[in-house]
Amino acid sequence: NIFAIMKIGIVCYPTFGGSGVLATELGMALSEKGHEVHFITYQQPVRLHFHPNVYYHEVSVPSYPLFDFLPYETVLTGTLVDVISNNDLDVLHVHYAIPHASAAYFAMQILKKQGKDIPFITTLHGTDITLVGRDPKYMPVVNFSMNESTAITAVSENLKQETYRFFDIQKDIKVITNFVDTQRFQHLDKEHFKKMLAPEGERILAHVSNFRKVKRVEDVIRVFASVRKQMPCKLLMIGDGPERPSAEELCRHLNICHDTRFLGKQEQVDEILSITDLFILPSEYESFGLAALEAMACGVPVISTNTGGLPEINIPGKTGFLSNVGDIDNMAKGAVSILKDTETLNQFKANALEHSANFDRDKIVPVYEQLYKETIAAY
Ligand code: GMT
Repeated sequence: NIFAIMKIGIVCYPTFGGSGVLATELGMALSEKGHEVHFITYQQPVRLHFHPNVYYHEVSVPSYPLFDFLPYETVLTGTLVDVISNNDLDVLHVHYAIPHASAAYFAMQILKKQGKDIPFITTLHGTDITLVGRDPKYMPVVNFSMNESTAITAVSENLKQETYRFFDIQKDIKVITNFVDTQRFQHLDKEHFKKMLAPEGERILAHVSNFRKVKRVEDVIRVFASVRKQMPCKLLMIGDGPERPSAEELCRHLNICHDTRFLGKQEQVDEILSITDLFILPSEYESFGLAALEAMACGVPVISTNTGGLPEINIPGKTGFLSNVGDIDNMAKGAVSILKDTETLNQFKANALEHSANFDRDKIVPVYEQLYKETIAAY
């Protein structure tokens, strides 16, 4: 019976990054279905809410004057051994290979000696494969621990292919796409906010990311500047990271600061997306683009690049448009064609909302449940 109650451990980055968000949403959905879920992370995940079936175990690394670098992976391994054996977990699910998969492998070696090891599943999210994991300093450990995982999943078909292309993987990688909680991410009536930000009915464009190089945030600004020459509009920049200062500087340079707001890290992204007309995601690479899916669930069309898994979620001419990386003119052209008249915009909005239903949490979470069940049964 797939609906039998399981005790599931989840390891993830607890921050605003997509892998941590997805892992937290998954854990919460599983807990609501009656499973007992144990999060093992260095900080309470930002999207985690209280639920009686959810437990949080902090990985707290004791300092010592000798340590220039804190041995996080060692303490994570020790915490995994403790949590798995003392809570009698059935399966461990690690999100993002580095260093979670190797810590899981090591923990299982220790638990094996005690006759208590369990299967562990590694979900690949993107940069663990496409950027960081490919570095020769990480590659051998990532490759080994992926092959030692009881099962491997990837969040898009593209990420699966990239993994096979760059690593020597001897097992099947199952694609389980990311999902969105459409109960939470839906269009909310926030017209009063819209009026405050765009009093003349200007179109509102938005971008959400961790402002890392791979996100190409300067392209967002340049696309906006080009659209702004053709129609009145405002830009909301949500998130924070290393590229924020240069993006703000570019706004000053282009003299568009009064139409642009840098809001920083935000928890109620659904409210901001509810007043957004168009989402811009010009990334160099996205294994999936969870932020774009969350926008679509709030009825927001997407202008994105055509890299990685983005073509798997953004359907050109329907939910938005795809452009080559760095092709500002084409992105601006697509944006204007969506925003130019309300009828067209409303059609794209309706399409985006409709398409997001294919990635509804209620469709995808049972796929993970089934995988856990099969993996436990075969172990
Ligand atoms: O995009 C980031 O820098 C964060 C990163 C993460 O690991 O949190 O996001 C990756 O995982 C997300 C959830 O699966 C995907 O939606 C993002 O596309 C992916 N980022 C990249 O591939 C650059």
